[in-house]
Amino acid sequence: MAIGIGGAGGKLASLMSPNSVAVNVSETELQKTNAAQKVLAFAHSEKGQLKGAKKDPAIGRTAFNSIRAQLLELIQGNLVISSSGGGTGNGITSQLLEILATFDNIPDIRKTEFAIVLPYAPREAQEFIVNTLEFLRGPLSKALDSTNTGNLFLFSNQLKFEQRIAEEKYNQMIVESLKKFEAIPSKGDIYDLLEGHIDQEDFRAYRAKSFFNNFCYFDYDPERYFGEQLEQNANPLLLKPDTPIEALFLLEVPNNMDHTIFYNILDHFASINVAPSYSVVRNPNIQKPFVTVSMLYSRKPMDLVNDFNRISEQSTKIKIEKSLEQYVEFQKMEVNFKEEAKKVADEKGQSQNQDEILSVLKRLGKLK
Ligand SMILES: Nc1nc2c(ncn2[C@@H]2O[C@H](COP(=O)(O)OP(=O)(O)OP(=O)(O)O)[C@@H](O)[C@H]2O)c(=O)[nH]1
Ligand SMILES: [Mg+2]
Repeated sequence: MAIGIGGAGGKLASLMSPNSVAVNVSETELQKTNAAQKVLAFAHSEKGQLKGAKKDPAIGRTAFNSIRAQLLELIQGNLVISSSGGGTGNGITSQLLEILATFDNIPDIRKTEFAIVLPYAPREAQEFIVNTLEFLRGPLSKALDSTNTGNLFLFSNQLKFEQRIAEEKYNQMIVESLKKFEAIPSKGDIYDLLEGHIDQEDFRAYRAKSFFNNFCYFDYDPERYFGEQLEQNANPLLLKPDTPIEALFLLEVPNNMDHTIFYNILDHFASINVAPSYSVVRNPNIQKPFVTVSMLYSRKPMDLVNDFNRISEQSTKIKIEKSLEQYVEFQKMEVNFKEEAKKVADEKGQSQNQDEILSVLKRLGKLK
């Protein structure tokens, strides 16, 4: 189920699933969504009840208190969609992320995934950009650090503005894209399974990991190097990924084609020290092999802000200001990453290999 918060979130969530929930401070915006359930949050000012958050996340944060218990219950095991630019989506989602970060241990089945739509700075209001920078370096990084969220999808409005795509159409593109990723395990059930197997449980465990998820899909030419095709077919709706920590893919092979081409894909990932989960299926309805790939990666808050700044071409002032503030958190994340690596080594009964695991992470640029 999808829970959409704020204007963008509400519209996207109702396209995503028929039993979606839309949350908003604005009654008018709620009316505009086709969500099955609508939750009105309240925010007051000296002038009385507010009709929206007017791009001010502080108002979204206050409004969150009026729906706190209900929302914390609703998001469990579900997908939250919001934009980081405005006041409602940003403020309410920030509160959710900060609360999740304080929890002890959330079981996989109750982890919440987040799909965030980032603004495209050269065309959007300055408030949207400032709000986004705050969101990325604060609540989002905190929640990731706690490992209490599921996957995070960072969508960008860059393509929408650059290619002048109508909002409704762009929303459909985002939703169709997410649905392609979500279809991975069910395609393994529908079609003849030839190799590997990503079942619903494996898929859920993958989605319960607190990392950024970048996914894409394309007609795969087995005669050409996979890594190059992966780069060329990067999902234009998502922020660019870093080196993956984990990966997963579904390869659909047409009739009369040798399916062992999937070893090429494994070779590519092996070259970057990743051993992906995969399913290889026979799909009689296609003419060319088709692959859906997802990669999980980590990003330090400072790098995340810089990624956003790079495409946003924002003023040097914001860049420098934020980067300096980031430096402190940057150090903290490194330490945590080390702890995480040790924890994983212990869990896998490989405590004696801790040093080796840490050195792999170093080579991947995850540790200094
Ligand atoms: N892709 C997409 N982006 C949207 C849509 N609506 C708004 N946005 C973007 O989302 C940001 C603004 O956030 P909204 O979701 O409208 O704001 P809100 O969360 O409702 O907050 P307030 O209206 O300020 O209370 C900007 O970057 C907009 O470009 C939409 O339908 N699709
Ligand atoms: Mg709004």
